[in-house]
Amino acid sequence: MVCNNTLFQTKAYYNVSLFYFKYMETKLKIALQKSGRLYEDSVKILKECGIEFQNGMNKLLNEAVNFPMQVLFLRDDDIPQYVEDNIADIGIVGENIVYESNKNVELVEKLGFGKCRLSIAVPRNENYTDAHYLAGKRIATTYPFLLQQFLDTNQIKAEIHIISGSVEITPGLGLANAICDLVSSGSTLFSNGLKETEVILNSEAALISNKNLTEEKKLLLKKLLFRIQAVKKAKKSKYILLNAPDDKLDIICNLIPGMKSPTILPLGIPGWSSLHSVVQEDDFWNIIESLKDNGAEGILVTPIEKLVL
Ligand code: PRT
Ligand code: ZN
Repeated sequence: MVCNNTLFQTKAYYNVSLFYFKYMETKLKIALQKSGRLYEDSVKILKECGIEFQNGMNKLLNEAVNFPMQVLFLRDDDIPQYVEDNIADIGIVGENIVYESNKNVELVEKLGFGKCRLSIAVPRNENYTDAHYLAGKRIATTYPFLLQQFLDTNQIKAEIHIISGSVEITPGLGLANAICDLVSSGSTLFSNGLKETEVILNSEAALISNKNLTEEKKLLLKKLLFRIQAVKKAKKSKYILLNAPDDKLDIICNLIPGMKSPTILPLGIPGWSSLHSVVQEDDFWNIIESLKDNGAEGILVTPIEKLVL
């Protein structure tokens, strides 16, 4: 009996170990842009999630030291294909690239950086009334798929001139009547004598995933997503500390309810308390004004690094 029991325990231990090692060996492969506009913020968000890498981040392939993750560095245009083909499990890339590539991948989470829009622009002196202006015109772009979708939706027939870069100079060179390209500040359009007339897509960097991840990889993705969401929530929130007269505590607690309720601590001066809470960046200035109107003093606001609700 003792012997059987020992055998059973040994087997169970073996199975648990096997699962453990299998799980430990599973690494989530993430594709990031090798260089360019998304590189720094992509690396930064992983670091903010507490993921550290070997010997900096300057290789084509890197390994995390404290999370089961490998990083592949690629051109951004290749990332959706690599994720669809399961060479990478997940990736960080602009929504513009995700939708233009039309690959079979899942958009898991928008990440709040790399914001831009895919827009139509025409020479500034043109009299553009609506999208039908584009009928019969030649439009230069590196986004033929999304442009064609836009034209089809608006039942417009136009010629799409596909080029690989410097789209903004084509109207000035007489190569196109209009362009469809990414815009962020608008200064490139302005310096090329163009005006933005239609926004086809609002885009930001997003986490994408292969649609057939194994259960173990799904678990790792869930872990990563939990961290990313905590980082994102923290960025939108501020920690606020202030002093308030006790007779205004009810009003002030309603203004800064925080996650459950503010922390209230008595001050050394009778009739006054210190309140600690969390406020959202969106209403920040309105709340500060109302707090001051209701007698709050010594208002101190600090950033939050992570926020888990
Ligand atoms: O080498 P690789 O292929 O990886 O990179 P890339 O050169 O194709 O892309 P990169 O690094 O320029 O951009 C990567 C991603 O950043 C894009 O796919 C977008 O998701 C995002 N992004 C955000 C932008 C811009 N803003 C942006 N302004 N990508 C490009 N631009 C360009 C735009 O094409 C235009 O030439 O910037 C110019 C306009 O900028 P404004 O500020 O003058 O309006
Ligand atoms: Zn690219």
